[in-house]
This record gives sequence, structure tokens and C-alpha cells, in this order.
Amino acid sequence: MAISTYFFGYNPAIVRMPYGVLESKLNLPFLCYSVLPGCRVYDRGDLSFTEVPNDEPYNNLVQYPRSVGLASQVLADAVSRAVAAGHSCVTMGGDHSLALGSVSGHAQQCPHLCVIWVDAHSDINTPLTTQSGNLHGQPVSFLLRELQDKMPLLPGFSWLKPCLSTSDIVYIGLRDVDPAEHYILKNYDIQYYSMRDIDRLGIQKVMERTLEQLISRRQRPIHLSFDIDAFDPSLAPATGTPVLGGLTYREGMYVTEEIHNTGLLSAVDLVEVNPLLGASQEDANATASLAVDVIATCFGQTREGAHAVFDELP
Ligand code: DIR
Ligand code: MN
Ligand code: MN
Ligand code: MN
Repeated sequence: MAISTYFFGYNPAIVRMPYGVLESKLNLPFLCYSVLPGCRVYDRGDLSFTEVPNDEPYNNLVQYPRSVGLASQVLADAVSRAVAAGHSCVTMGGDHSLALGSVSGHAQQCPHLCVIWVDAHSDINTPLTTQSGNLHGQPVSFLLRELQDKMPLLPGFSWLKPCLSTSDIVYIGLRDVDPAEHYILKNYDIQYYSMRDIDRLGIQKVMERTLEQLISRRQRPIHLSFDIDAFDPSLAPATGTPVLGGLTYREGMYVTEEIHNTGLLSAVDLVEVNPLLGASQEDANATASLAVDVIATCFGQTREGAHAVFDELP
């Protein structure tokens, strides 16, 4: 008997944002080819962006709106084309503002997609609630239809149309949520599993409930937006805003194994790996190989192993 359970069906395309990971010598895309032997990987290379000159902060606070808006538009286009060509699209960043572009581009092809957002943070500030001014703390607010009456029009963002409803997204791993963000999560009834919820329920129940909400009634494409800071800083130190008490390696792998097992994974963001922020080369390497494990597991790497087709054992 011949049984094949090895990476069938996937042909991921990789798109890269030109900051964070890209500046590193770690060459994450290369590492990914070596762990995705059953996949045909299409590397679309780094996207190139033009910084918009005189990009004044919005409200004296929100940084580089025109540059981020334009970069997101370019990325949306690239992701949309990759998905239209039949690829599962992997976007490596870069900070989490890139989800503005990746989710929008994915939704252009798959309007009924759902999102699993794995992160220490909820990234759902609006440009009017943000205290840091960082757009990587805000992408979800731009994507949700229900929040649009709270959203000012930012220069550089007129192309962006909200493509998600509040019931289309589930968060996993939260442990650093601003007061305004917590208000939004509660007031709009957005589902999240914080680290406390994971302590209480266990990661198995969390995944069961997440997938039950998102795909039990109808099958639809999944967009996984994975912020490496969801992991505990002891595992992922080379990142911008580490927060104590994060996912264990086993919890993280369980999340991506379960998502792979749905057969519905259609796009992945892997963000906030920033080797320049590692205290040492070892820190940077550990964080990058963790990111590679996340991506490889999304596309079929398992802890139980796998086998190619055998006619018979030698
Ligand atoms: C904070 C931190 N809530 C902000 N968020 C981060 O800047 O809005 N998100 N670091 O990734
Ligand atoms: Mn994030
Ligand atoms: Mn984060
Ligand atoms: Mn961030």
C-alpha cells in the first residue's frame, strides 16, 4: 500500500517586505526552501518601495502614513497576484503593518477569507486611539468594516477598503492590550484567546474553538497573521516589542499544525522578526529558526514525522 502524507498540494509564493528580516544575512526564504522539500516554492523577491518625501505624521503622531499606505498598496497587489496564480502566499516582514496589504490583497481574491491573528498584541488601535503612533499597532482597525465610522482618512490610505467583519477574526496569544483596544475587543465582541485563556483551556481547546467559529459552518480560506512576539521572549528575543509570558514552542507548533490540518490555509504573514534587535547573533538565529519552523509547520512539517511514497520497505 502506498500512502503519501507529505506536503501535497502546496506551492507557496514568498513575498518580502524590505525591512526587518530582509536586512538580515539570515536569508529566511532560503531557510524555508530547505524545510519545504515537498513544495514548489516561488520566491517573488523583495518588493521595492519608494519612500514618500515629506511624509508628515498624521495628527502629529501617526508615523509615515503615506509611505506605509503606498507600501501596503504595492504589497496588496503582489499578494493578490500570487493568490490569483494559485499560490498560498507567504509574506515575510517587516512589521505588522504589512498585514494591511497582505490581508487586503488576499481578500481581493478571496472575499470570504477569515483571519487567525497570533500575537502578544491586538494591533487594533485606530489612528485616534494610538498612543505610540506606530501603524504596526493599528492594522486590524483598518481592516474591520464595523470600525469604519471611527476611522479618519489617512493620507496614503484612500485605496484601502475594509474587508473583514468582526466575527471573521480570532486572536491567539494576547497579553499586552491597550485600554482603548480592550474596549474595542469587548464592545465589538471580537473573539480572542489571551495567554490566560490558554492557561485555562489549554491550546487544544483554544484551537478547537477557533476553528469551530471560523470554518465549521462553511469552509473558507484562512489567512494566518503570525507575529513572532506571540512566543515567549526566551524563544523569540529578536523582536521589537517582546512581552513576558508568551507561547511555548509546543503551543506555537500546535497552532500551526492544526491550521495546516484544515487544508484551508491560503496566506501567511510572518512578522516582527528583527535580527538587528537581537542582543547577539545567537538570539537573532534562534528567532529566525523559530520563524522558519512556524512557516514549515504551516505547510506540513510535523513533529510526528512524515513519509514519502514507498512501494515497499527496502
Ligand atoms: C501598542 C503596542 N499597543 C501600540 N503594540 C504593538 O503601539 O499600539 N504591536 N507593539 O505590535
Ligand atoms: Mn503584531
Ligand atoms: Mn506583537
Ligand atoms: Mn508590532
